[in-house]
Amino acid sequence: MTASAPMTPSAHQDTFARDNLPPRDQWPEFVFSLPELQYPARLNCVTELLDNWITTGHGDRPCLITTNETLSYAQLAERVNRIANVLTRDLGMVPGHRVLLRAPNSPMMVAAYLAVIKAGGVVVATMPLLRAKEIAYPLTKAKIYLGLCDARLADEMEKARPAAPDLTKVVYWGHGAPDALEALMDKPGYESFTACDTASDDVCLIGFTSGTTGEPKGTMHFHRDIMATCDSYGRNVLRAKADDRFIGSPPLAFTFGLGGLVLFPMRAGASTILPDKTAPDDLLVAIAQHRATICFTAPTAYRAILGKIAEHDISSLRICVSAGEALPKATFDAWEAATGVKILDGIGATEMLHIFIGSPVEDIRPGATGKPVPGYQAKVIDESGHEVPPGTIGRLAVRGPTGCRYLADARQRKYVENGWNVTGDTYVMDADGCFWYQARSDDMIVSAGYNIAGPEVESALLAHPAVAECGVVGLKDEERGQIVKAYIVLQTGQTGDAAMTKALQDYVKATIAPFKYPRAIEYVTGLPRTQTGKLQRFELREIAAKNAAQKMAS
Ligand code: 3UK
Repeated sequence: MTASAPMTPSAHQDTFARDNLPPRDQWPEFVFSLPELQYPARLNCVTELLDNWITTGHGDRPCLITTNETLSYAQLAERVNRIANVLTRDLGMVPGHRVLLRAPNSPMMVAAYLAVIKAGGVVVATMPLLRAKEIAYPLTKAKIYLGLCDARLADEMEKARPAAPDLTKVVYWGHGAPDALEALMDKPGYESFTACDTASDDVCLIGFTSGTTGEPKGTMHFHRDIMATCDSYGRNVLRAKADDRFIGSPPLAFTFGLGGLVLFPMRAGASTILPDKTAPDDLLVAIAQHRATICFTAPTAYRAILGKIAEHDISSLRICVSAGEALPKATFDAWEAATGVKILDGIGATEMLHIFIGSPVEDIRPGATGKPVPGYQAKVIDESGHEVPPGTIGRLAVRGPTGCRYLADARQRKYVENGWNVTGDTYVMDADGCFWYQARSDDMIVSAGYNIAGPEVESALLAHPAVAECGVVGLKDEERGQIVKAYIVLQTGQTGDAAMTKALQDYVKATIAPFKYPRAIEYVTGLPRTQTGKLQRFELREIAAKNAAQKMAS
């Protein structure tokens, strides 16, 4: 299909989503190169992911597992139907309406997610920790019609409401009130619901980027995009089986979590463990208790788990996926040594829905992100958009069955160049076609004329046994333009004194090109991270700049 192909008739009565897609000439080129990526013109992804299991006689399979309940595919399907009936019969939702979802990962959150999509609506999920101001942005930007929210998160939700003129109602669950969602669901005749006959290119999800700088961007995804991520990454790299039990920490509002904890397991007919809490400690306990086989989390969580691994039996794990930021070789090696499992690194983006570069286990090169996921193409380009030869550093460009479509946003022109998605990451491709992450393009440190990638210095430091976590940024310097500064969290029992600093500096000089060593090291007790597990480099840069200014003044 090319960017000029006509769209099939939409099922949306409220046409906001389609009306606010970027103009066709600003779309990336979509490629559907594999037989498994050919989708019919009419497609509701919930029929494929959920209802088909029941139609084919597999409704009794376990789907969602929590500490107190296990829902089979059939039980989840009934819950989805009940919510879809509430949405359309009681709350006035019509196909195309945007519905805000707000909850920690839980069966009700999954059911609500699938119900909105089954009824032809458009899901906008928000991270549980967001404050009123941050919730208000998607509410107004996506003109959200309705909210479904876990009662535990009611405070900030209610504070955000006055700022959202299009929001007609918010229904809560989990607090036992007479008007709670559960009460509305409990009506005769609500147990079945016919899926809305959506077009495969009807929008079903608007995922907002975390927006570390500037306003968040709403990325719009179609029903077929949901299937495409399952049938590219899920099918060809992850290769889960029906008896797999998935677990992980990313919230469903982050598409990494949506894919890893809902889409991929359901496409395989597998089950997902949803523990109440997902901090590394809780994850460890739940993996051991429920014998999880596939884990999705961020590099920092794998490191945190490593410290406590001896106390738990996690031998059930057979596949571990890491994304959100680069997986340092040191973390890969330590995890393999401790568990025998090779972590699958993969780069994904909210714009692309999920992972587009990442190798299956037999192709792993420790320290590299990997090869393009089957169905995707990737290349490294220079400033003017020309492809550079292997071994040359440049900007990553990708295309495939999914791609960037921002909701009414001028930044579309920045992300898409000549039909390719340009993610803002600096990469090198080697002669084998394997992609090696360098840094976010705006995170490169330039010191005395050398280009230094902070993550490379971090990887070197993380290989030292005294280092638990670290973040490396450029600090302004009169003489060199910038110097490399490392913020380091030491392992318990280690002391951040001058001898340690010297030892770490020497260690880096012996591991990578000596000019990359951190001239400044500061010991800290923690590092600023986003809710998606990413190091907040701009925050570190600000701290570094502030401290430097204070030193000048004193
Ligand atoms: C960075 C990585 C190096 C990279 C995401 C998997 O992270 C996800 O989406 P976001 O929109 O951020 C995208 C940006 O994050 N990144 C992600 N993974 C890696 N850098 N190595 C990696 N393995 O800068 C990218 O442009 O928050 C990840 C699946 C779905 C996602 N949304």
